[in-house]
Amino acid sequence: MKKKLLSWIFFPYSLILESFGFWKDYNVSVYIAVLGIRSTGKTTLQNYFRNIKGPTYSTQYGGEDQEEIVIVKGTKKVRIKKGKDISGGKESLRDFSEDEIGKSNIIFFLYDASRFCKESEYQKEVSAFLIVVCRINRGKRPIHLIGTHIDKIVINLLNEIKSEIIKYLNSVFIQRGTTLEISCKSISFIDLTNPTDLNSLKDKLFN
Ligand SMILES: Nc1nc2c(ncn2[C@@H]2O[C@H](COP(=O)(O)OP(=O)(O)OP(=O)(O)O)[C@@H](O)[C@H]2O)c(=O)[nH]1
Ligand SMILES: [Mg+2]
Repeated sequence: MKKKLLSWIFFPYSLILESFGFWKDYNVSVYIAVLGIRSTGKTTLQNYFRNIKGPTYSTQYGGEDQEEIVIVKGTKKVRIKKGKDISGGKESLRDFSEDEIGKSNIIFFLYDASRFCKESEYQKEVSAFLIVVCRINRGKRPIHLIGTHIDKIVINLLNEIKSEIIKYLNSVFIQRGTTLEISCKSISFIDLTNPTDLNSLKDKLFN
């Protein structure tokens, strides 16, 4: 009980925190944009969605073309259109983000939560890119904000750190006259190397 109360205090955004509903409005065919700076898990997430197995390598400028895939759960189907896994290098993000956002129905914005909670330069870099993405998107498509690498955060501090990250990001948006809740459709945290987390992500796709 006490724990539950605390989680409400820590999570002013608890309502949106775990509500994915990614495909609710797009249960036919979607183009996904997966964006984030270097080593945030873009390739890992794309490979998961597209059922590509094997190790990931840092993606080169120009990105990797990705084949269409249909994800099925029971009677529900989602077709993820052919797409691009872009690199998180500065030049790549500069040259390809706008195009990816323009083509997309849904945007996944990834950052490494374990670095975000420790490194102020990283916080600034991620926030600046998130603001750019929101500016290009102009509220047209849902942005799903995903903090990755949570397995690298001390488990006892995880809830507090999630809350701090949300507060930080919200303050960045408030400085620009908006809020995180308005700008992003969902906020979640995941260990992209954990099959249980990935399965629960997959389940949430269809909620
Ligand atoms: N521990 C842990 N490792 C992760 C997680 N997500 C991704 N990784 C690892 O982090 C490394 C970078 O992941 P990628 O998916 O290649 O990252 P990326 O965003 O595509 O990176 P670039 O292509 O260089 O922009 C890989 O070794 C992944 O296995 C996570 O949640 N936890
Ligand atoms: Mg990559």
